[in-house]
Amino acid sequence: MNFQNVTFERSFGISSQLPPSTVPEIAFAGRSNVGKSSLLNKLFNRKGLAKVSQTPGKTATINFFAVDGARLVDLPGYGYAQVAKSEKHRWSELIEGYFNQDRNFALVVSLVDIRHAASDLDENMIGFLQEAGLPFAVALTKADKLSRQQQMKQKAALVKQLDLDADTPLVVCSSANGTGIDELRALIKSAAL
Ligand SMILES: Nc1nc2c(ncn2[C@@H]2O[C@H](COP(=O)(O)OP(=O)(O)O)[C@@H](O)[C@H]2O)c(=O)[nH]1
Ligand SMILES: [Mg+2]
Repeated sequence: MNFQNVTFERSFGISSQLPPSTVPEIAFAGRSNVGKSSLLNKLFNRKGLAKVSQTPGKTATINFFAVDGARLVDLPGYGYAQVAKSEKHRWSELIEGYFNQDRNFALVVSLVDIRHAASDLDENMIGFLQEAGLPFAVALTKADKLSRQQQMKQKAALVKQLDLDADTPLVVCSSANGTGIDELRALIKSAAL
């Protein structure tokens, strides 16, 4: 998979609009502001691929990107407190709608901020992936904000809190300094085969 060959496909505001899944899909999920757009841009070396936003809580959409026989799925960021009820409803409709469809789920990359305990919504997301038996990996974002020692400590705490199996890939990463990016690329590549 050549990560340079990525192109934006389309945004969807309602799950019934999603086209059938014809290629392996690698989906990215995480709370609003966790660093999802930054990570996508870093993984694919494209600054403006996914918009990096300082103001979270914009209209929820699912964004599809095509890359060499696979598809990247940018799921709407969850958990932004200030959004209206109607928007929260849209968010859950999209996420649940996506996962309830018969799709080629190659990998779900679940993003969690390494600096903090996982939120209830992070726990729900990962609990759902575990129960559904979907292939997933956890990316701990913004590692550059912590020392190596703090990273190790937080990693262990999050493994415990989220009850992660030893075989769940866990990648400490940073879009700011590139930590974990190659490791994440390798996981995506092998999942898409
Ligand atoms: N220090 C640091 N800041 C980051 C990193 N990734 C994202 N950010 C910042 O976190 C904020 C939210 O990032 P964004 O990618 O828009 O998050 P999203 O809402 O999950 O898409 C922005 O101010 C980013 O510059 C990272 O790896 N390190
Ligand atoms: Mg974003």
